[in-house]
Amino acid sequence: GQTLPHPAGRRRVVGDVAGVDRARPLQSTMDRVQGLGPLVEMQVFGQKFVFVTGAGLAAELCDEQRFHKGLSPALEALREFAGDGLFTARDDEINWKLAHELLMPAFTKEAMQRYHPTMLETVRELFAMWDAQDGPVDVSVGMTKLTMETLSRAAFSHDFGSLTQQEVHPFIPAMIAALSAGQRIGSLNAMPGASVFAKRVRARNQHHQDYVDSMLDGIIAERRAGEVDDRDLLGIMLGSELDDLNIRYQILTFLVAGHETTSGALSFALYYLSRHPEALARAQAETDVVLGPDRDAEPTYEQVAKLRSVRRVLDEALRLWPTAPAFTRSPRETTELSTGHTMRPEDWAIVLLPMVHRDPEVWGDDADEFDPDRFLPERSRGRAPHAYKPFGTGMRSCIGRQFALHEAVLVLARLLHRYDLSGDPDYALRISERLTLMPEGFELSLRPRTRTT
Ligand code: MNH
Repeated sequence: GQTLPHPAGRRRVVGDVAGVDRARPLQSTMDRVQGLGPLVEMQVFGQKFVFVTGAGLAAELCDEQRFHKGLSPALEALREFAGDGLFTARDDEINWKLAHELLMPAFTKEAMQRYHPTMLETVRELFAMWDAQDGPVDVSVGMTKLTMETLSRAAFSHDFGSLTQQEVHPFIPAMIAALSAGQRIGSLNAMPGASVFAKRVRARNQHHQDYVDSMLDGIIAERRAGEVDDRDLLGIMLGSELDDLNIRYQILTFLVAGHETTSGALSFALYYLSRHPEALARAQAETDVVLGPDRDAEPTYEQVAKLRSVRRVLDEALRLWPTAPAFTRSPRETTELSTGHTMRPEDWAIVLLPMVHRDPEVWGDDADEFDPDRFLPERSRGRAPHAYKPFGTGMRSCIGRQFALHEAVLVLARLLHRYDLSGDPDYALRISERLTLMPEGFELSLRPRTRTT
């Protein structure tokens, strides 16, 4: 029996639930583990959760020789929806290796040239939508429509019309409903005696899943009927040995993993820029240098890489609020941590990224402050390894990293170049939690850019 620090006020049966906000589990966990050291345990109804909050210990768990991706109960539950898709597969599942090797070439830096025109197109549509609208815009709503469209067009050449039509395409709410039902079913199935409730949730939500499945199966069948080409991710997968069920899991995985994370990053970046006029002015000046005086100018693929100051804004936003806020690690063999605690292969620990990204040992006493200059090359050099992991670590790190960063830099640069923006000074940052973190109710007033140069 090793003991781990845990929050004060543990109660019988329910455990450490006092003070946990069920709608904001991550943020309340951050509050509760504060000051308890790098390794903290929480018990919730007999289920034990272990959290890593220190950068040093996180670095230890990032050692791929000793540790690998673990499947926390949350990820295990997600398999109900995404099966053995890339994100929820175990390391040793054959479909992980197959899909990883197949799709890696579609996500290199070079491959982004192919998606660049699609990314330009969805930004144009977002601006047209916003320009036709009076009053402030809801940033997260607009950004989520944009990233959803970019992803569905790049992944399977499908346009949901999110940016061009008033009505929301029914696929999107159905997918979200099926996802959250899947998570509930998965977690109920893991609780002894709760399978009857799992069955009930499944029955009540089956129509959402059926609709999503039939729509994706329709798209797959239509493509199979024609000439199979590799113009998008679906085409690449159709020409491979992945079966149709796994292809459906992969598409759902890309849709879910690939859009809210990027739109959250853009939304947090815009929130911080609205509060930091000097950082805003610097980023805007950079877009003027790179894109010139025409506010409709679109960056070339090569120009996106030159927008270093815009990129640092995104890096810093993802430090403070990494939109995929945690990943899970398990030891390959029984091992002793530097803290003296033993971990066995069946154990897992959740690396809490917003805590690691604010560890004062690495980031200083102003770690909670927004300062994009932290990512200047001269200030990044020599920083402790693995202290910044918004895209995860090792062989299971994010396959979409280049995609997300290319899109986010492009979109943010276009927006800053085209508009002057101001937030409501009375807005207090409120963060919603679904699978990812997202500013809630954050609005910006946009005016056509008037230049001082
Ligand atoms: Mn993404 C894995 C964060 C954008 C597709 N992503 C991960 C992991 C993190 C992550 C963290 C590792 C999770 C774990 O170890 O359990 N991802 C992000 C962030 C953004 C993002 C912060 C945007 C910002 N991700 C994208 C985009 C796509 C994508 C865009 C697709 C186009 N991500 C994935 C997939 C995986 C993943 C697929 C799983 C990879 C694997 O395990 O092989």
